[in-house]
Amino acid sequence: AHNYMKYNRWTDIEAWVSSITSGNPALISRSTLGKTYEGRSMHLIKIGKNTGSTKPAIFIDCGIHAREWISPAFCQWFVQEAVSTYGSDSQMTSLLDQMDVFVLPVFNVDGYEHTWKSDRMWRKTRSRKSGSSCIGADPNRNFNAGWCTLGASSNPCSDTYCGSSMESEIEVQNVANFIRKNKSIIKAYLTIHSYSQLLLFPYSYKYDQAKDHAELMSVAESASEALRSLYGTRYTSGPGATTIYPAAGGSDDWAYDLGVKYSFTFELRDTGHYGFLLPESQIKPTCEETMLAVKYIAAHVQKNL
Ligand code: 0X9
Ligand code: ZN
Ligand code: ZN
Repeated sequence: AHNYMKYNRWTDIEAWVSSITSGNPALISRSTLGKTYEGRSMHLIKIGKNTGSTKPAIFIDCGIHAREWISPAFCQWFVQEAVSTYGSDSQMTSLLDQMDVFVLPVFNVDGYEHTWKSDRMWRKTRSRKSGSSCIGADPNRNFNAGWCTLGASSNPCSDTYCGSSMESEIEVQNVANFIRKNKSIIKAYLTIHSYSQLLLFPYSYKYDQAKDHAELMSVAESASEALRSLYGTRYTSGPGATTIYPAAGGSDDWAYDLGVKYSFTFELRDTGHYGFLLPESQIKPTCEETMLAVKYIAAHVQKNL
């Protein structure tokens, strides 16, 4: 059964998508971005008050990397927090009145299921091709942003394999197609990973400073400060290339170059003690503190619509 304080299996997440949607018809609607390589549906949740006209939107995805279990847990938490604080929390109310938030609870569903069934440390998709016996590509190396030039591998057996071509992974195509189609309304792109406690922004595929560097840095610093105010968790902010490592083909750089100015990658708890195996007891504090950073960014986006 689904539980916000536990890591949930895909079937429980799917059932949760149905129940939270049908339980909040005034605030939530759902769609499907397409199917994964293994044929699972990529459910997308839209949260926002229906105004009868098209609203500007924020896109959030979780679970690009299969083993980063705290990430899908955060997307589920975000949706629940949004519906349960709409009408009482003035910021959430104003956000959902003015904007829609698209939440993709699990991007790499096939990989996520694989981490439950066979290999807890699996990172990539589960696609097969190329005449190699190795499986999958790194979805965060598969976007069209300096594809496979830096910090990515062309070896299909590597954990950072960039894929046989850009957008070779169907999950990447599905997300990229949705964002391309909705680029006029998508004002922010947030992608949730773990771990390292970082708040990153473009670029990662090159060392050039993004044209919005100063604003993104200031938003990231303030969002990290908001996050830290709850339990003292320290985040480092900066451009990916110099803050974590140079790596091309990431979704954040791709969205930014498409024109989505507020493009951020979160690396949630911790700094390596548990790493990807973050205990379930940390789901609640991690999600609560991350909400503050996400809400800070959302407020900044709203202010600059
Ligand atoms: O390497 C990644 O894809 C991310 N780190 S993780 O440990 N979760 O794998 C960082 C992504 C930063 N952004 C880009 N490289 N574009
Ligand atoms: Zn990741
Ligand atoms: Zn809460």
